[in-house]
Amino acid sequence: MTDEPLLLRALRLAPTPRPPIWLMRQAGRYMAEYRAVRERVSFLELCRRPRLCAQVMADAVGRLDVDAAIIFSDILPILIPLGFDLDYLPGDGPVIRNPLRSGDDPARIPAAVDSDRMSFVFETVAETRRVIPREKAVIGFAGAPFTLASYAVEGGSSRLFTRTKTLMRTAPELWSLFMDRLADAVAESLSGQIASGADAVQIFDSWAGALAPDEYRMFVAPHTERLLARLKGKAPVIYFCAGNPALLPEAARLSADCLGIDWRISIQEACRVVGPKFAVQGNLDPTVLLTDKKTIRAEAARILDAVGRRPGFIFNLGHGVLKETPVENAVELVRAVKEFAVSAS
Ligand code: 1CP
Repeated sequence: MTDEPLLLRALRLAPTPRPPIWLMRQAGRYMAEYRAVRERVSFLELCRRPRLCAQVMADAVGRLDVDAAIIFSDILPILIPLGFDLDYLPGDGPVIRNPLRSGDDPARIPAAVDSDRMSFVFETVAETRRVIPREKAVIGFAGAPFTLASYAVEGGSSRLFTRTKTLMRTAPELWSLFMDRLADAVAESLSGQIASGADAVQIFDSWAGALAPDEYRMFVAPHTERLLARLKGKAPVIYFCAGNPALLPEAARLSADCLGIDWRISIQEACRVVGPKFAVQGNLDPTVLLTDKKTIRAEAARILDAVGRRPGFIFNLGHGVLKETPVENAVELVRAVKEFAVSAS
């Protein structure tokens, strides 16, 4: 199939004429078009308007000419049908007004979420697929159980994850139940996104790096695997476990198809640790996009050189685009990756 999107070929470790590229958080506040939309609608309202979400992502994909469109949505709204009172405050980011506490009755966590309450996400996938050219992949996404649990327990963003780690260690039964319920809710969401047209899905474990490998193995890996097992055979899965390269050997025991790599480890070393069974995605430090065209080109070339012809490499940043990023620098990166790969072949 020659019209198969490059990203999908890379995800099944097939040869590609050049590595596909897309950027985590490629739509958002660094783009004037997005800021204009946000002057008119609140963030949560935007997430609930599939046509507007599709347009925001189509604008970003058009501007950058990347090979994939991740849907415009967020990891946190799934907490609403699980009984959490979520809001986004200007400047402060997400807040959860009724966080989970160690003494809480486990009965407060619903046994299953009604997938009707996630239908806006499914519609966003379908709309995005409709407006994005066929040769580009559409990626659905969700938060990983640990990262979602961290928001639900801390009540918002956190730096040290003190309450999360305390609950995990002092109320392990409540923790395990909650992590399973999160895994099931996320499986439901991602399965619905795949059924609505997502070609692949990414699971963001943005804050797992707060854990040591033993803790990850004990308190997190079984629940991540429960989620991955439920997605097996439905569509390729990218697992992005950020923040601590010492967790990569743990991630490489799970049944994802591709592992996301942050910038804290060299791409050669990451490829060595994860072995040949996984596609790999990453790993340019997002702050490189705050420099100049020459530096951006040199850093992109360095990563491409280091990866060589390994099958299943997807160029991306090591984490999301920073809001200070000049859009033309992101455009330059995409151009450089495409040119460099062509001139190298
Ligand atoms: O306009 C605004 O002020 C809202 C800012 C914003 C945006 C643009 C939020 C709130 N979410 C999003 C969109 C979003 N979030 C996308 C869509 C696609 C895109 O931007 O290209 C995606 C993939 C996410 C995923 C997400 N949300 C993650 C995982 C990725 C990562 O960066 O690690 C996380 C941790 C969130 C939580 C979240 N939502 C919003 C903010 C500001 C945050 C982070 C807060 C924190 O630092 O804890």
